[in-house]
Amino acid sequence: MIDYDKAIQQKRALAVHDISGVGKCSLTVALPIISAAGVECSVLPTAVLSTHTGGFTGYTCRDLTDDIIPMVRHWQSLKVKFDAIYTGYLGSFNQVQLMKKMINDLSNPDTLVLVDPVMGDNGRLYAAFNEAFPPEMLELCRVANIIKPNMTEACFLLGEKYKDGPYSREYIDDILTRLAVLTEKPSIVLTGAWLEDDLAHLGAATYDRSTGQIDYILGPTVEGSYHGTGDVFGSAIVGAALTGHSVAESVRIAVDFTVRAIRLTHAAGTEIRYGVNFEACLGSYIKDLGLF
Ligand code: PXL
Repeated sequence: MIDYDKAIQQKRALAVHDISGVGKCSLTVALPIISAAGVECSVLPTAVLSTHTGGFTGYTCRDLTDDIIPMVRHWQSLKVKFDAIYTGYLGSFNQVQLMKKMINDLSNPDTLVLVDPVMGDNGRLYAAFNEAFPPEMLELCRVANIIKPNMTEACFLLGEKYKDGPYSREYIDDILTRLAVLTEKPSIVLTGAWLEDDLAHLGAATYDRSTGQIDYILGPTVEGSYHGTGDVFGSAIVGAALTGHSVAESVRIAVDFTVRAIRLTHAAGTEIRYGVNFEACLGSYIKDLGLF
């Protein structure tokens, strides 16, 4: 039942990612998840691809860089500001640079800026990027409130060699501490935290900028590296943060949601490049947000 007396001004997020038509990730994931949290999800599409680039060949890609400035200008003319700006896959150097101005133009002092420095996985950069890309992405990370790298992206930001997990707690703490010094402003949610003394669990290690505290927020390990799970996780954080949850609570809710989706997809035997069945888990996500 809708309680009309409890109507509040709806929060509005801006999701800045590509649209990959097939292979669930980026905007096809951010839109439904952020909407499920009851938050308006506006979009700034960075490119349109037939599939993502992480497990397919022969994909099409139409770059939308030239549309970014006109779209932002139009929103400025409408005096539109966003409660959250969530950036993900950016197709070029130029787009990363445009993001810094866009964030400045479309945010207010309370805007949550979540930058996912999407660049690679399993120790390798995605097909569209070269070694010059990570230093540019680092500059974007410096204007965020929260960044959400995986272990590969953290190593590329730090300019060091990637190691496969599992990891010692000292190693992950050290990565987080050095990333915190390097990026200066944001809190950090590092995904792919898998500890050698607890192989049955995997999740995120977080660095809280206001306290300097490091926490591990883990769920059961499920075999298989499914595409788009970083975007499922990031979108769930944005939805939780805009419905009044702290960063730590948001990460807990997002870990649980992502793990459920991965378990379900693994149990169904779906090919990893087609992403996870997060849709079936939206009900429990909404419940965890405490919206009803
Ligand atoms: O979810 C990451 C992602 C988003 N968009 C595109 C990608 C990838 C990862 O491969 O290729 C186009």
